[in-house]
Amino acid sequence: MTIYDIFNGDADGICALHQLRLAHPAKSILVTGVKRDILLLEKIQAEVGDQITVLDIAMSKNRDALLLALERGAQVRYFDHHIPGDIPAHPQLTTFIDTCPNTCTSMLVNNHLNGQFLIWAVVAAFGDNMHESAIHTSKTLQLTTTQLDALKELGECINYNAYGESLQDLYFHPAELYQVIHHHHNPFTFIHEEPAFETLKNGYIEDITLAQKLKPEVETTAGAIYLLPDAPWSRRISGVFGNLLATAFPLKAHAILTKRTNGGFVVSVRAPLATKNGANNVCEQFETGGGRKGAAGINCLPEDQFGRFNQVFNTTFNHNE
Ligand SMILES: [Mn+2]
Repeated sequence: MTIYDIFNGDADGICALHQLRLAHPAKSILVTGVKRDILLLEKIQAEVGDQITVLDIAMSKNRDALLLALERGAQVRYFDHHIPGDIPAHPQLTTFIDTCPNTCTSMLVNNHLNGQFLIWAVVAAFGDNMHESAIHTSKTLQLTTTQLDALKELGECINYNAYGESLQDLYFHPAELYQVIHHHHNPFTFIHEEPAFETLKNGYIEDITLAQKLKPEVETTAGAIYLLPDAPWSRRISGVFGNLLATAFPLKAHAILTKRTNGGFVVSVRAPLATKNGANNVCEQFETGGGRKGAAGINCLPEDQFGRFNQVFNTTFNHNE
């Protein structure tokens, strides 16, 4: 019998697993990758009696592999906040899925664990750019503003680490970062004692400084579209840069297009924070697109479709009052 922990490599995925394994330690096989690598369930060969936990990756994109694992006799529990599509009814599948834009997978895990490791759900909510949820959820912890700011920075740094075209762009393999974090019950000891945090923080500052020098390629009443060059720094910062712009201009939508080495763009779309709606509608109109209402992406937008993307982006968000 094998235990598999399959999780998105971002802050939400990592903090969700961290909470679960603090509550129920287990020797498990970790399956994760860069943030966009969400076809994770197909990477394992499940067998009868295996226990699989899946965190923060859309069921709709993993459905075939999920059905196969269930068919082979594995037990699966599935925590997520992405649009799931049809959830199969199966006695060996337990789901904790909520697509409400103010919740994230780590908050669902926190509910499941009755708030035992709430502080990590706060870190994750900051990482997923849900500042209001993070602050609201943290109320019972009675944290100071300085502590909250530190948790926000931590969430953003863990999230930042997951962005890249491949693992080579990242400072840490997300499984490695999870293992370092997992030594810490208390996020503040991670912040104050782990060199990994310093590495991420410095990398983040370097990359964001470069991004902030850019001017938008397109700017309309609906929002702004930025083009980032084909470079590791831009692949790492694209998502976080989108979050920062979304927070700074909450009435506007934003798209960050990063040039891919082999042509086309990786696209991150952020709906206006004021409405948190429409990002998935834009991205789903392109072959490799998907995501949530508030934040979505396209894995590969061919260069000749930039015009169409621009049009869809502006039409969607102009009517998204
Ligand atoms: Mn998430």
